[in-house]
Amino acid sequence: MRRFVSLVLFAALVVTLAPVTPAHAATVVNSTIVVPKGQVYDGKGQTFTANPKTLGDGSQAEGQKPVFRLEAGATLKNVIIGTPAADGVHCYGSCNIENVTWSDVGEDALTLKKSGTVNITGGAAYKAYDKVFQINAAGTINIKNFRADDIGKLVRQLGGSTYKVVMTVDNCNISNVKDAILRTDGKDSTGKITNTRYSKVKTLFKGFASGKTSQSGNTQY
Ligand code: DGU
Ligand code: CA
Ligand code: CA
Repeated sequence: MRRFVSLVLFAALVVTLAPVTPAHAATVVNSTIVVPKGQVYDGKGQTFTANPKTLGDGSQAEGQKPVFRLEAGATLKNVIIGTPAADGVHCYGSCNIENVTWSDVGEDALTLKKSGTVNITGGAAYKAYDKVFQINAAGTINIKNFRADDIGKLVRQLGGSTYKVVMTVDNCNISNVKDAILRTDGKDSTGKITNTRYSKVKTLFKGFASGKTSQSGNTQY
């Protein structure tokens, strides 16, 4: 009897605690969220996913739309981009990305569309079939305190382009990289990796001219 009562109480407790809807349901983005020039968009930890019918399904098909579009000098922070992620984030000039996590990267995670400096601080990117950060204009990308796992490349300067891109990676943790952490075809571009832990990475740098890469304080695990 005692056993039966506790079973009933336990069942009642389970029913009471079962949420009707998930506590933090994702916000489905139907049309790209634009962050105007110089403004800050704070997602406060919310998860955003792309409507696959309007933005893209996050496959390797080109021409998908971004979930967020940042105008020059805009900041995106405290955001989780869930799946599908379509074409992630587009930066039209300099942008700051703070504590943004891509849990399942779409076609790519972020693209620099116009010259500027991209500062990535904190956050993470997981499951990028190919590229995480795609650089389609001259500029600089600084990646700090970032986690990346199961990716093709962390940074890729647009294939065949020769404008200068400065790439830095500091204090990151990067694992399971099929191709390279940093990759370019531009002979003027530079790559620097410092104070970073890495594991199962095919190559740190690919395509850089001699003397254009540097590294220090990294440890393999
Ligand atoms: O080979 O298709 O850069 O996603 C070139 C690629 C390239 C795209 C594009 C993108 O044009 O990957 O922004
Ligand atoms: Ca692409
Ligand atoms: Ca893309």
